[in-house]
Amino acid sequence: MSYQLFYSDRSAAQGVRLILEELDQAYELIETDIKSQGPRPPELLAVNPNGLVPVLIYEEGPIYECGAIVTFLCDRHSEYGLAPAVGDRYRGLFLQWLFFFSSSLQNAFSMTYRANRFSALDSGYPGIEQQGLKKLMSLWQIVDDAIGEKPWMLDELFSAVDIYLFMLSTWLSDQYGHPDLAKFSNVERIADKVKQRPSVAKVYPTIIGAT
Ligand SMILES: N[C@@H](CCC(=O)N[C@@H](CS)C(=O)NCC(=O)O)C(=O)O
Repeated sequence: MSYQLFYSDRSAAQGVRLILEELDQAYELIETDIKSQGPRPPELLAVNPNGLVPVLIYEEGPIYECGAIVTFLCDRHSEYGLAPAVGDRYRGLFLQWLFFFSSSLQNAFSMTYRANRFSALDSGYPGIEQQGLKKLMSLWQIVDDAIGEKPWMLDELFSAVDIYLFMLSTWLSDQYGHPDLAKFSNVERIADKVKQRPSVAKVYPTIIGAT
């Protein structure tokens, strides 16, 4: 059975799709509208009561939460070397960055896109958005400082966290007043290298087409 992925372009599901491509796995996309303010489709709620993508379906059932899905896939197809093995000296750092990206950084983006998730009052939205922007600035700076001169997030080891970094870098948008990627030159250097990969050409045809 091939994997199935509850999916929407420009969402975190796009990062999972990149990982599936990198791992050379067959998968079927279940296109999901996450833009509407209305209730989420029952098929999505049946596999993730939070109504969020991504959700990966495999033989044993669904898994949601990006960090979990990425770790699960990389470990399951470990021959592709996208995650350091349990016991490897880089395993802890791998998990740190993956979960930092999929929780802290992703959440800061959400504050700028979906302030209504963080405040019950419309009047609270501008404050949430402003705080989200502040967090984005400081969190990307933390990543940039951690990379320094290193070729990849885990020194010489290319891994799924570099792919995740690339995906998040594509979310930076003038439209929301986000900082420019060029402000974080070390992040940009890694994102540019990931962008050369065939998986990105397949999953992000518009981005690649624009360069
Ligand atoms: N912590 C979750 C967050 C997932 C999430 O926020 N997904 C967004 C797309 S990136 C979504 O489905 N948003 C739709 C909504 O908020 O209604 C994860 O890492 O999977």
